[in-house]
Formats: sequence, structure tokens, C-alpha cells
Amino acid sequence: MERTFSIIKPDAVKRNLIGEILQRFERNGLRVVASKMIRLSREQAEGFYAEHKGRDFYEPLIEYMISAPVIVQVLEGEGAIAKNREIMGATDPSKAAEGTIRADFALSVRENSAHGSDSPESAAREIAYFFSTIEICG
Ligand code: RTP
Ligand code: MG
Repeated sequence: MERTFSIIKPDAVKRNLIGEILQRFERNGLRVVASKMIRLSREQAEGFYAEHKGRDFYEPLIEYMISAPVIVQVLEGEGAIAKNREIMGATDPSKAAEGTIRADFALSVRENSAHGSDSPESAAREIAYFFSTIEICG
């Protein structure tokens, strides 16, 4: 069983879409094994997106990520990393496949409703960034 890290982003939490988004993960065979609602500090958001530091979208991305609470979670399932990204769809909602979270809910390339780890290395780093091992119920 693989694990991935997921965020239900501020735009989705603000619009009361937590349940809608979770339902898509559960329906597609992913299981929530850790979850909490937090309001990211600037420092936490900057550390999380450190790989994008210096890009033109970095500052507005940080502002957006701290603008409202988020749900951080660990999802488990067969091929969880790829499956999660498939359920989310492309970063740009106008390019996301029909029926994906981003196609259905995202407001823009930035306010795109969900995050999912992009590799096993990212998943391990991101899970450890937000959860201690005793908070994960495998
Ligand atoms: P994520 O990391 O959030 O799962 O999204 P991703 O892999 O699909 O996209 P990535 O390239 O890692 O970008 C991280 C987040 O930054 C925002 N973004 N804004 N041109 C823009 O305005 C732009 N590009 C990216 C999005 O919120 C994206 O998810
Ligand atoms: Mg990414």
C-alpha cells in the first residue's frame, strides 16, 4: 500500500467543498489514514513550497495558502500517488480532464482546490512535514 500527502486548499474549504472532495478520494479507493484542519503560518507555507521559491507565482501562492484554513491529510491505497493526481486533474483547471476535482471545482491555476504529492520522495517529505508517525492510523 502506498501513501500520499493531500491538501484540500483554502478556496475549497471556504466554499464548503471538503465533503465533495473527500468523497472522490474514497470512491476511488483511497483511504484517509490521517487528517487535520490547520491554518498554515507563512513560515509553514514557505517551507512546504520551498521548491517554487523565486518563481513568479510563489508569493501569490503563499498568500493564497495562508488566506484560510486547509485540510492536510494522508491518503493510502494502491498506487496512491498517481491515483490522487489523476483524481485531482491537471494543475490548470482549463486543461484538467472532465470529472476531476480541478475541472469541477478549481477557480484558477492558483486556486485549484487540492494538492497531491508528485513522487514517493515528495510524499515522504510532505507527510513528515505535517504529521508525526503516531498521528497516522494505518
Ligand atoms: P500541487 O503541488 O499543489 O499539487 O500542484 P501541482 O503539482 O499540480 O503544481 P505545481 O507546479 O507544483 O505548483 C504548485 C501550486 O502553485 C500554484 N501555481 N500557480 N502560474 C501560476 O499562477 C501557478 N502555477 C502554479 C498552484 O496552486 C499549484 O497547485
Ligand atoms: Mg506540485
